[in-house]
Parts: sequence; C-alpha cells; structure tokens
Amino acid sequence: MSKRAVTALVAGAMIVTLSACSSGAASSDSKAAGHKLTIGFSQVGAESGWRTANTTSIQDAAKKAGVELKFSDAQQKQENQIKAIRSFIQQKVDVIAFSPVVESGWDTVLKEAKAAKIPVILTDRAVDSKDESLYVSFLGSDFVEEGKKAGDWLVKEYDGRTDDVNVVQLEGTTGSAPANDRKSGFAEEIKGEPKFKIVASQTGDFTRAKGKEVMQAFLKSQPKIDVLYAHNDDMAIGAIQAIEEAGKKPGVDIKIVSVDGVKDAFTAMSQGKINYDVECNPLLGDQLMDLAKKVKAGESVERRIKTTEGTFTPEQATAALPTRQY
Ligand code: GZL
Repeated sequence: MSKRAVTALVAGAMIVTLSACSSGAASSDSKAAGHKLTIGFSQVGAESGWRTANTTSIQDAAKKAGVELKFSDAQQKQENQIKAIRSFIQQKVDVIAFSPVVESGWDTVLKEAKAAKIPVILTDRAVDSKDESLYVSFLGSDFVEEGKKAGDWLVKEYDGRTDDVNVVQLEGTTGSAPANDRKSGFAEEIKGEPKFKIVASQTGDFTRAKGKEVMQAFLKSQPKIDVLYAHNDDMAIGAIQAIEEAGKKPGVDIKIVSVDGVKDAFTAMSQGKINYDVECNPLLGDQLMDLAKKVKAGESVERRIKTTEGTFTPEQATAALPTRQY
C-alpha cells in the first residue's frame, strides 16, 4: 500500500477514534447532563389554602428547574410521611425534602436517610431533633415571630383599655411547629398586659371545618368573647361562619387576628370580617430547588433560611387582593 494510502488510513482511523471518544465523552456527559436531579418530597397534606399554594409552588418550581419531583401527600399523618421517606430512600433519590407535620418522632427515619447518604432539607416546618446532622438546611418562616406580630397588633388595638379583653385561640395541628410557636410567640407578646385573658384555646387542626366546629363550642361556653386569635386563615374563615350563624358580626362584635395571608382571608378583610393578618409565605418552591441543586453539587448551604413576610391591615389586604398570588 502506498505511503499516501497508509497515511490516509491512519488519519481516518484517528478521526473515527477521536469522534468515538468525544461521542463517548459526550455520552458520559449526556448521561451526566441527562441525569435529572431527583427530589423526594413529602407534603403534610391539603388541609388549607396555604398548603395548596405551597404544593403548587413546589411542583411548578420543579418543572421550571428540570427537577424530577416524586411527590407524596401524607394527609396530615406522620406515619404516611415516614413511609414516604423510606420509599424515597429505597428509590435512591438525590435529595429528600419534607414539611414535618409534627415536630417530634423523626430521628429514626432521618438516621436511615443519613445512612443511605441522602441529604434531607426541611421546608416550612421544623423538627425538634437534637442531632443537627440529620438535615442540611431548614427553609421556612419564623412562627414565633408570627405569633409575636399577632400579639403586638392586639396590644396596640386595645391600648388604653382597662377592662378585661377575653381572647379565644384556635390552635393549629397539635404538636406542629407553627401551632407551638405561634402560641408561644403570642403569649410572650401579651404577657405584660393582664387585661388580656385567654379564656379558651383549642386545636382546629388548621382546617375550616374544625375551626368552625371549635368556634361554635367557644360561643356556647364563653359568656363574653372579644377577640379570636386563629393560627391560620382557614380556621378563621370557618370561625367567621360560626360567629355569623350565632347572630354576631365578625370583625366588629368579635375582632379576629389571623395568620397566613391567603386570598380568601383578604376578601374577608375587605368585608371587615378579619381585622389583621400576619403573612406566612408559602411560595418556597424556587428556593427549595436552588437549595437542592447546591446540596447535590456538594456546595455549602445555610442551615437556616428564613422566608420574608409582612403583615396586613384591612386596607392593605384590600389593595393587595387583585394581584394576590394565593
Ligand atoms: C405554616 C404552615 C401552616 C399554615 C397552615 O408554615 O405549616 O400549615 O399556617 C398550614 O395554613 O396548614
């Protein structure tokens, strides 16, 4: 074979090899590039307007970020969340994220995730585990702060009043971080004012139906109610129905201070039925996706990321209503 032919043959072989390598490299890149970050997410349930907005935010953000989201609704049961987390471990997801329905009872399953080398991100609600190695970050609101904001409004609203102000409290899900912390923050803020008497306090489990049922009981058992403090808007909206059915005017005969800041509460505020709303931001999706990508990439992340949120008077809520996202 002529020298020229051998050269052409060798050059050709080199081109084939290089392209194979590059395609090989490309295929491994494309494999790496093709590997979608997979997040296993265990959601509390669908108990409130806030929760629905939180779920939508997470699902939309996952789509936008090209993340494969394995989503599980626990219907407000801890055992369902534990089952879901174990299933995510079996499926070898890249990251586990969840909103713990209650604060306690997570160490065992989180130790299983740690043993499987799957990082865990807490969103919305916290756990009371002492072992901080069991999760890499907690993204969510400061519920004690929210309770204090509600208490601060009450103190200002009744400034100068000397006779007793009877308060009833609709608590969130028993054992949950928002219920515990909104209760303690509120109590802390009003403790210097003996005129405020919390005459009844009971869980309405963050739902409209239970909020109405418990408010009906309060109305029967309490001779005088001046204020309702509801740990979320859905219970406040349920309570409004009970107050009206009892022939009283919500927002006037019984003032209402609530938490979340969902659209239906803003509508009630525009009608004068809720007097103050402390916002709790459910739109955590984009932050969660960014956090999960950083965690997967081995980048360091903040242990505690607090969401920004405000407070609303009826005038502010009425103005915000037309563009309210949730
Ligand atoms: C707060 C969240 C609470 C909301 C309720 O971050 O966990 O749970 O306040 C929801 O509406 O049910």
